[in-house]
Amino acid sequence: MKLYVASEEEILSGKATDVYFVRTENILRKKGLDSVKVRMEFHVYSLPEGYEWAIFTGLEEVLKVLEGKPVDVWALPEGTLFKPFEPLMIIEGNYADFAVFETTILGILRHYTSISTATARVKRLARDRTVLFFGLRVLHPAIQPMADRAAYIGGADGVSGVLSEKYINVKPKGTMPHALIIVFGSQTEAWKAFDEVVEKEVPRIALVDTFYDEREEALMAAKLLKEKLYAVRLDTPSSRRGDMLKIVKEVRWTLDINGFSHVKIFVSGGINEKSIVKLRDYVDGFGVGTSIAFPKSIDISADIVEVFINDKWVPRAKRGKLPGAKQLYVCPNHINERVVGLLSRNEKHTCKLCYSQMKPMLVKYIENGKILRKLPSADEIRNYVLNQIFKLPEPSIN
Ligand code: PCP
Repeated sequence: MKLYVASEEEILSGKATDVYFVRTENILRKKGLDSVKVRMEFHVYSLPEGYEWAIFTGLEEVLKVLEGKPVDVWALPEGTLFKPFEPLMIIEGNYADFAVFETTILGILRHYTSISTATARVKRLARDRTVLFFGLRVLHPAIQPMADRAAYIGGADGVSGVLSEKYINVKPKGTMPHALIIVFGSQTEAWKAFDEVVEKEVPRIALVDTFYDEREEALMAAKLLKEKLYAVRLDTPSSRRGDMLKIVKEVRWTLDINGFSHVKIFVSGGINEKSIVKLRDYVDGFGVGTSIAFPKSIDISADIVEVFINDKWVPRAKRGKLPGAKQLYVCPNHINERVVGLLSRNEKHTCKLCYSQMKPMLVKYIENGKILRKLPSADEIRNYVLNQIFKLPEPSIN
């Protein structure tokens, strides 16, 4: 028996790969093509239906993989919003030296970017309501820190994983499981015990759907904990969800007329973009699991787009892909004013709305294996993401 998890050593040494890359490296070395220098570009040519943008994340882990390898790397800073056909990252080096890492790098970028993008959309739709990521239970535990980090930097206000404190310096947030109430056999005893035992700085959020109607249990919790009760959480089972909005409104009304307007309402269980839009004006926060943990896939792909021949870079790519390693220019004042040019041309572009100089977004992170920049914290990346997504209209939902 064992845990079926690739070790850090296996990942960093290129063993977590598809066999055809191992064979490719072998062939190139045997045939003397191991010093053919290329530029490989990472990009997305189409997004899921209804998506106009995505959030590029996973860079820190990719840099960890490529550190010390004989390559140069340019990339968008982690957390940058991007659109189809824009370059996300470029690796320059002898293809034989980094071919085996393609699977790992794509896996990191696609998984991260998909989770962060789903979170960013959810957060944008939730507006100023709290979004907590409760999705660890649907994932393999080996990637808990990664999933919490991807959701947090994607804009979640909190994550539930205990390991998040160690890995991303973010204190985990959570309420209480139904199991606690079942074991006590009484909601009030369980809420009381929670209040007695749990550290004072943890907000008292009572789960109010276990035995009775949410309206009744919410009132019971408020009467019991009074001003100490921060919020109630409704995780109403699907068999009882006639109309969640009506249930929420009834709970709000009942708390208010009984003098408990300070008690907030959180909802969880099956929350997705649609339910957020429906409930956001009546609740204070959402606990979101599956719809973030199993997001729509952001299909990042990697293609060789330039080859170094006779001392110069020559655009060369498979059909269907635009040859040439690219740079993305974005206006600092208008996030939708964007131009793609060739990386090696070092172009200058002016915003047609405000005439500002547009900013080249890909920056060099690695030179011959050496990391060139200090990387931002999870909080810095999260703020960067929120700053961008709230400049844009709400995403349309299907
Ligand atoms: C879970 C927990 C989270 C929910 C599911 C995430 O509820 O309360 O808030 O849900 P999602 O994946 O559907 O978005 P339960 O499974 O009822 O767990 P517990 O009884 O432990 O609270």
